[in-house]
Amino acid sequence: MEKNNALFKRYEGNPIITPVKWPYLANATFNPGAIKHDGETLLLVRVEDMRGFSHLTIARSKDGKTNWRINEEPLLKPEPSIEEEQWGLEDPRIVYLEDRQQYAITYVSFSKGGPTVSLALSDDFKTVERQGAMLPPEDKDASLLPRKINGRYVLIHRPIIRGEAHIWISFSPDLKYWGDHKILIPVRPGWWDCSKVGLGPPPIETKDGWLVIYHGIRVTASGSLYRIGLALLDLDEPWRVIKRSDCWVFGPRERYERIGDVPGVTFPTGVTVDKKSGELHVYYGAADSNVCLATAKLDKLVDFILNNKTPHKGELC
Ligand code: M1P
Repeated sequence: MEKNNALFKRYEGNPIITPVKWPYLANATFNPGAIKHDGETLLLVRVEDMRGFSHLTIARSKDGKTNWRINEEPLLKPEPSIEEEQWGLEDPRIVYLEDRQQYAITYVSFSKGGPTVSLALSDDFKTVERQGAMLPPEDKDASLLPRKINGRYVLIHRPIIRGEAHIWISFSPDLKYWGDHKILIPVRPGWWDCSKVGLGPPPIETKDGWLVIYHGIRVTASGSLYRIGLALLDLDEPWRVIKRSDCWVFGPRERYERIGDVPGVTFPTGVTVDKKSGELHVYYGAADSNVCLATAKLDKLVDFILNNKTPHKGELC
């Protein structure tokens, strides 16, 4: 049971999507992109097949919790003619690009060359136009901001450079050529997020800044622990971090987060925001096996991080 004052509350019906109920044979269904579309919640779910390769398939629900209707065919699957995606497509993030009035899907395309971030654009989630790899490998955990800043698109992503896995920010005039790369959220030696960090869902615009939900990893004697932290970026200068939480705010605890293909993983990749109530639905992969849901209040998260709060007993899950 979650405490009433928990920042994130796990949905009692977790896991909400599993390979057992998937319409075709799948090993795992996890790490989905999420967006509101046609008045429903649309998840673009990473589906791992029995070869170990992933593709991306749409699931829809009216309340974002139950009665998921799953497409029979993937929206995006590895294309034999595209070199960088021979080993599959993983971990999508979705934003609606205001200036182009199109959905932008950033995902990891994986091949012998290493994982890298690719972009696809869609008007309707029926067809997609692939735009190709955005940056060279190794890169993952990427999302665009939904609007341009000072006339440029903004990409937050996680390259690995000299073995270091920090979150970076990059800029482009046209979604094709990227530059002005800067480290945004570095790993913190010794801390819970010392080994690697990576962006979670697309950042959420609030009046106080862009709220970033990120995963931080500590490698332990029995494997890696994937927990969740928060940061707030300046609205107009998103390369400036206003605040970063000291503590993790969510992490593996339930059986479905502790048992699976990769135990000890909570990996959020999608979020929807109810503008009226300020409630977030955060969709996360649990143990690289299933899709789960946690809810949170946007104002509570911003207050927590702005006031650099130390959590009290019961506040964290
Ligand atoms: O197995 C846990 C996660 O590992 C990778 O994340 P990262 O590169 O940040 O360690 C990803 O491949 C992700 O898909 C997976 O859930």
